[in-house]
Amino acid sequence: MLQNVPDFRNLVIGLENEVSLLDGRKRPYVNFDNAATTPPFKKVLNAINEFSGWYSSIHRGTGYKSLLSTRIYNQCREIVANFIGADPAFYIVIFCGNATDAINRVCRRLNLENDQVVLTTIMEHHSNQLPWRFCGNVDYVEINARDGTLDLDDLKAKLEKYNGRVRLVTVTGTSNITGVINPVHDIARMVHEYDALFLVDAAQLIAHRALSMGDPSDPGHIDFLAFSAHKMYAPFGSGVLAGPRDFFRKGPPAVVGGGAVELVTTDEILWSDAPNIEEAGSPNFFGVLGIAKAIQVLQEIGMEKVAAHDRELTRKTLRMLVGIPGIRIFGDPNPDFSRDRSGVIPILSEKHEHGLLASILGYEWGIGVRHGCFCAHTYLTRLFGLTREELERYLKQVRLGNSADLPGLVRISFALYNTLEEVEYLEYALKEIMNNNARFSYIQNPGDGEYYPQGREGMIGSPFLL
Ligand code: ALA
Repeated sequence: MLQNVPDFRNLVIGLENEVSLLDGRKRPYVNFDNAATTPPFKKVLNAINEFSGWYSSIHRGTGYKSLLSTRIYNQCREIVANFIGADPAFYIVIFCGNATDAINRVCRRLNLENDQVVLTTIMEHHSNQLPWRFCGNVDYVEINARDGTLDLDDLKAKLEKYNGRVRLVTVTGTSNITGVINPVHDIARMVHEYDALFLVDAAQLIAHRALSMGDPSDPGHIDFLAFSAHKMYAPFGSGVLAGPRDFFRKGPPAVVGGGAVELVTTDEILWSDAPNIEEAGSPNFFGVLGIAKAIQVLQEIGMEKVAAHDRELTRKTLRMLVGIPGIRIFGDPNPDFSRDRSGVIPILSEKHEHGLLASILGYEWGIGVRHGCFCAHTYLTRLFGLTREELERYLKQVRLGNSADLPGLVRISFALYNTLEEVEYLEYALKEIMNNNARFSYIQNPGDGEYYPQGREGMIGSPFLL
């Protein structure tokens, strides 16, 4: 049984909005691109709206509105800490821009010594790979190409290989391409055996499964957690970095400015303790309020219920996709998955290039998906088994300004408001596309690799004008 979906749908803004199709019809938009970003909860918007009349300076004023704003801002921190099981005696919650910003902050503070190493993985999206490349030595834990899971034997081998030199290991909570969920607490135990720190990029996981940082005295605890609000129904430019208070005590932060200091002379800076040292400048109050309110909504529903809905929709979609000739599922196609996975399903059509299928779904059916490599190029490369020669060829092609026909997948990704009826509509659309092809002609633009309807480039009408 699917969970109480009508109630979930009432929580989110804009689900009844109709979009224009190429044939002139309009229909309610089906958003299966939630791994990229999610629409806001109505309660998040209401809280932002209601508090706007009370908003004033945080930390700096003694007037009523300043005191109230500061109190609410600090309460938001407590709500986040409670949601992620971060014991305030050990951990501090820092508000920042998004998961990317959070990871960059840890990276900048690590101050790796010459022989120290960071282990990230092949399955990460770029935000949890690229920052480490600019931080010092980095190596990549491999995946099992068969099902896209992380190769824990390779992690163990690399911890052994760099024994005593691994400063930090980082993994994603769940893959943004295959929905593989990593056993983060088991990984933490392995990592802590080697005295390394452990960071979980929870950008894709936080809105779909309960997650706790754990007891800091237990080897299964997480040292750092990073996530973005825009993937959890509060897209207002904020994110969270949680980590040990002590880690932020030494040295200057990545972003330097007012609010991060106690006293400044021309010769000296006395830094504040965390969180202030990491929150220079006026905080993004409404972004932070959005995260806290979104968390309250998720807690009201209960993360178990959120997860059950996600699993059930994923099972039913896999069952549906397996029955469509010409559609191939990447990663684990088994609808009765025994190992938990999140609601992210990558597919390919035997008849259509990934960008073409995504455009047909969007322009002709009003179904939003993402296609391509999903900012996780190394993972996709392994899943496709691309050779070095093939990669060199693609690099050369892109350097010449041609992004046409690059490898990629079409991704279906769920949020809690998606329904079985929407999945059935996708099934109908995919069957029509596989049997009768597109109803319109499309041309690929080599500049961005996207397919546009011939003679109808750009938006079909706009319901919103600036
Ligand atoms: N936010 C990126 C995605 O869509 C990484 O998965």
